Amino acid sequence: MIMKKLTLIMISLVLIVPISVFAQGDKKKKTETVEIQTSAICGMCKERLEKNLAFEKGVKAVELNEEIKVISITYKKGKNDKESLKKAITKIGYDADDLPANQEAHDKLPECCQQGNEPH
Ligand SMILES: [Cu+2]
Repeated sequence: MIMKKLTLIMISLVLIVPISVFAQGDKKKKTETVEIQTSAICGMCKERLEKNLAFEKGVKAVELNEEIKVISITYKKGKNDKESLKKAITKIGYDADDLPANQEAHDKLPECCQQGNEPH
């Protein structure tokens, strides 16, 4: 009788444990999305930022909201982080939150995309 009970417990453990592990793994988000304030001015800036950032490690999706100049970047969890993405943006020539644009990269941008210009 006891053996039978033990066997039953063993069997249910073997069945339940993998299921709960699987369910947990499924619930965990595999991607992360961050929003970063940039100094983009126009559609060209948007295209430039989106194209370049798409090549950063683990990046799945990039979308710049031109109106508020906020870029949202979705990347594979653990493959990238906000600080690295901010640095990548500054290397393209734009401000990223508190980080100022890389001056050299900024000066290479088409004149219409440089800071101080009106959004157009
Ligand atoms: Cu521009």
